[in-house]
Amino acid sequence: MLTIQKYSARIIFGLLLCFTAHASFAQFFFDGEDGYRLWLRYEPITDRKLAKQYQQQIQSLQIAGDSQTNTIIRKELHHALSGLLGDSLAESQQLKNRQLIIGTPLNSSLIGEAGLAEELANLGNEGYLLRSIKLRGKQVTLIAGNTDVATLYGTFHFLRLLQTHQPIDSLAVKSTPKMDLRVLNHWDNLDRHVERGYAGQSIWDWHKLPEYKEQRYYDYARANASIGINGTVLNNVNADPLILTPQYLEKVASLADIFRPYGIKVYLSIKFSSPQLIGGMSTSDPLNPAVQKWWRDKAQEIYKRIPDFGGFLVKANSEGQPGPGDFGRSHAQGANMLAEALEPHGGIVMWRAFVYAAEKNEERSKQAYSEFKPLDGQFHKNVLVQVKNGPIDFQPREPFSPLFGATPQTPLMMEFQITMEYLGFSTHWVYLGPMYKEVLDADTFAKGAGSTVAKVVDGSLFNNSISGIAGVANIGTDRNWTGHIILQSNWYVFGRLAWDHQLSAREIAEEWVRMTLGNDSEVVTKVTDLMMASREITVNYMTPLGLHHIMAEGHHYGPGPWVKDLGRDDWTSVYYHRADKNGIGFDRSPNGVNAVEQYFPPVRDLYTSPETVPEEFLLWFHHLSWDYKTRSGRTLWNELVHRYYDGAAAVGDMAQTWDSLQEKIAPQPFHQIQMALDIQEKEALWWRNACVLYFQSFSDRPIPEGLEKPQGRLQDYIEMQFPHAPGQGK
Ligand code: BDP
Repeated sequence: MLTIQKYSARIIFGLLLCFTAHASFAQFFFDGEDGYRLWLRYEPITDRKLAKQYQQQIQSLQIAGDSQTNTIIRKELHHALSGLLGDSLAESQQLKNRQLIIGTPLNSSLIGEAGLAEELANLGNEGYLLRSIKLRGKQVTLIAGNTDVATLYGTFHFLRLLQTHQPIDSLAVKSTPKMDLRVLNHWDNLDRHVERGYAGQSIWDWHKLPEYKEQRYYDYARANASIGINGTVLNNVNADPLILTPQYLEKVASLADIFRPYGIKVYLSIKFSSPQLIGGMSTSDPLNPAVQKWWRDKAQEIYKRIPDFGGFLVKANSEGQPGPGDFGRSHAQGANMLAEALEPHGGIVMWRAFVYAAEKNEERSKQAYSEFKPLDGQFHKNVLVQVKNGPIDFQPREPFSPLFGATPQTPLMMEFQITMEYLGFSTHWVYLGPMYKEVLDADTFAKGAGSTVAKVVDGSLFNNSISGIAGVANIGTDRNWTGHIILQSNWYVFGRLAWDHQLSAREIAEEWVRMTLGNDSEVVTKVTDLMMASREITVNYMTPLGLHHIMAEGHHYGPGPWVKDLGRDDWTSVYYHRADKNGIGFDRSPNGVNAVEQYFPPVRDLYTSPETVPEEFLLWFHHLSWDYKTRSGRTLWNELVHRYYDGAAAVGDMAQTWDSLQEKIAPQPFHQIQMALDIQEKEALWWRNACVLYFQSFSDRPIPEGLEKPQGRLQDYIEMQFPHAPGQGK
């Protein structure tokens, strides 16, 4: 226990620190706002006029049904409305004027009477309607769907309107998800280490499960349901076979029970060699009948415990993981074996296309396409192939993977990374909405103009019967879930775009700011602007003009353009930037490795020439001389240096803008973000200095006029070590 003296000594020490650092008084008087509540804060609406309007418009509640989901809806509404309006509303089963009525045609006769049958018929199991209508002479608001979960989604939509101060008096909303599977991928190990996780440990406390059910599991489910996420893969793609043992399946089942009423299905990453590793078999060959039976039995065992189990995610023959290739079988043969085992129970297989192998003797960016395109048409109908957004690996910027559009008969699931392995971990402020949109909106031209990646993924381009999108989660045990409050917005935007990829990154950012940081107009405008600019700024100080894969080795923390001589060339940086005294960049044009051939014309033609390729991909596709004239009129060298400098300087501007909001943001989030910006500013300069000094050792050209010299010595940057950087694979 702290004695009073010790306590006051701490305060005095704290005060001294305050005056020496950025921090201020506020840091020592915690007001409870620590980011745990995410975007579901339901703070009182201080605009009294608006609060009054809402109170007049909604005067009582009628929530049909008593399923677990109905209870969740009821609790959420009471909690939210008493927070937002300071009033908890009475429920009444009688129809009243100004009532909010929530139900399905099955559990509410009023919904049946509302004349919505035709619209409901087109809503599927997850879509919902929000309607302001007259019913038996009374003015009411309806939230209707065909299932309880659909009405839960509708409820969160309704609450979002209140949280963001939107009108609710003449609602005519119809919303259905564009993708069927909207799934988080947790790269969580069973020992709670999160691969590429920067927000603490895994939130799954396997040791205490199945009995001990953390409050966090419920709040996780609420948060996901509020943005329409309907699936979670609990464990790392580099899977531990133990997850399929009875001991762990019991734990998995208890999580599935928690998530079910929120509309969330549980999936597992599996190790392809499980029959050998935990089944005592001598092979895992997918064509071996005993192996097939092992998987069928395993599926049966799982479904006995978890009747709505979602299915398997598989990383096979990739980065050392076992797979069908070990037995001379194709990815399709491997996937189909699992698909057949799951099919009788309604499960699916998400088979990853993230494969590359040194023996292939083909440039890495081309390998996934070469491997999977020929398999189009061979996959079982409950298989989706999960493709990373770009052809290499979650870099700050990549062109879209050429697989999108190339496999009309195979549903492709998008895989985005929400955790920021290559974008500054959980310290840098990078809102990923613009990146997700850039990829989703990219036109593949697979069936002529307008064949966007989004249409491939949502299944509409090729009329696929199933569609999906996955995001590698950035969630951990940190109080604020994501290590940096702003990065909650990446979880948020992933879910919102998974539901509706036509929303803009900006409107989602604004929504998130209003709900998470407040509705003050200065906060909303400034923070939304910062968010929208943040990704491009980061690309500039890390990998401008199409550079990629120049991060430090192993932990991927910080710059490492000098990385070479690893086990494989395509794990090094020098393989990707190819800087020499003549120039820089990777020639993927027909004169080089011809990766452009994997794209449909006219994308292929655009990328083929340095004159027409979008400048952000210049060095992705072309090796150019240091004196090549870029579109600004500057030489390539000067342009590159300018971008590094602009990026780093912009972080300083971000920090200043943030400082100007001190009075308007709760103290703890304010200071945490301020401290993170301090680190980001330092690290942006680190990236800038290290990369510019390194590339200058090839270009042998001066720093352009007007720019200060990079600080430090290249050798010192090269020698920096970070032995305990978080999130490494093990
Ligand atoms: C890479 C990560 C590695 C993952 C791999 C994957 O560094 O930890 O296992 O992706 O997606 O980017 O399988």
